[in-house]
Amino acid sequence: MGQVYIEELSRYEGQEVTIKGWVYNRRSSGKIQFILVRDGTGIVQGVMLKNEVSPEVFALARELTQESSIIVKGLVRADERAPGGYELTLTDLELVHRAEEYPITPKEHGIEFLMDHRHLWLRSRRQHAIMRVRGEIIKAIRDFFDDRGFLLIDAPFLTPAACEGTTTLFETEYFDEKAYLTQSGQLYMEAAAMAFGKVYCFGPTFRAEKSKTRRHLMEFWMVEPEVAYADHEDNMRLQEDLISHIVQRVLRRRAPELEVLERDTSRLETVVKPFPRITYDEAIKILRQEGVDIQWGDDFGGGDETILAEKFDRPVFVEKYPAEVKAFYMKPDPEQPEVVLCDDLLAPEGYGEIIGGSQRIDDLELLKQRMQEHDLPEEVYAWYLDLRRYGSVPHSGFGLGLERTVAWICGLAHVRETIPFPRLLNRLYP
Ligand code: NSS
Repeated sequence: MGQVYIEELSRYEGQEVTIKGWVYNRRSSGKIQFILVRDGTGIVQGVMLKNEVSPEVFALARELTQESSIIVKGLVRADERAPGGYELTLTDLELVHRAEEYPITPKEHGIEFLMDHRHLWLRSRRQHAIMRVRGEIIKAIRDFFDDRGFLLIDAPFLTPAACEGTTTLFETEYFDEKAYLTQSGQLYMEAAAMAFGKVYCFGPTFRAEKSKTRRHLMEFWMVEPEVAYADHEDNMRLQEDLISHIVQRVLRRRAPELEVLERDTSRLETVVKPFPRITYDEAIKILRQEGVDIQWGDDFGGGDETILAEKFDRPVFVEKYPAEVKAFYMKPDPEQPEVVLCDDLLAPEGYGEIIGGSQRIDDLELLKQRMQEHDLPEEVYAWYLDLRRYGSVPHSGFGLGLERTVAWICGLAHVRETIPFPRLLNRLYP
């Protein structure tokens, strides 16, 4: 039998297979050696008996170091006690490369050490579980939008202007001009929504945030749908549909990974729509009752979000924030013009804001006025203003931060483990 992957072993019971992988761990007791082999799809225990292989092969096995690359042949045996349910009785072993002493051992390591070795840390069981949940969430998001007739439209990464405030821009040279790494694809999605009706983009976004918190990355992935003729209510319904879909899908398909992560899944099972809603005004009242010193007009910090979210067993919408704490493009509430038709979706268990969304200003004059108030140069946004000149319609959209969503669903203490190679305030390596 040619190469087989560990995750498919159940199909090969009783047969001899070849596995190409790495040594996860090895131990021996005299005439028997146990080699844990990983191949990226799983881990299987190989059992080597001294009198069933050649003396050279048995000696070679003794020399194996952690993470040495090996090709093994063995007979697949069902074993209820084995993780994954199968074991290999080894018949042959080939050493592809003998690894030097591996820095990450089964003992405890500090977080900075692990982050410095992120390129190797990714090989561990826990990181595998996280990356597989991340992959599932990405697929769930794509399926959700594709199945609902949204068109994927890719936004540019190099942009001439800010979307989410000028203080967090990463600047770079663009020949004789200045360019910025994108903070959000939203403005381009608004153009695309006027062209295609329902669209989304999904890619990395960049923010030079001087925040060293467990929720902030300098480079993070965001999915951003935008819908023509959708209002604030439609927007929130789309968000709760999306979040319920993602959570239920991960529960269904990634139970083993959630178990590796020791996630309390009872806290995820309640995540079904409809989600509770409170207004910013109500949120301020709740925070004051809880003894927080906060004034109407202040934005919420991470701690405030945690207090609010703890009141509910599923994500909660906080809607209608004061215009001055939000972005320039948000539409004022006709019934209370000092607030805008926006929402933040706060995840439970202290994970805080995972979505920011709003209905957009569709009136040309008001949009121009807001841009002036925000000191934004009209020239670079001329194309964006055009959208309010040629067939302007009410429209809404939102951005879901992928890494915060992964952290919440996996139950992680920090976003740094949710992305393969995190970019943090003082970390650009590896
Ligand atoms: O700034 S947001 O609240 N909203 C936007 O960027 C809109 N332009 C999206 C839109 O309407 N199309 O960011 C959206 C989400 C936010 O709720 C977080 O989940 C995530 O993006 N986000 C972050 N995740 C990790 N690290 C950082 N620094 C970060 N900033 C935002």
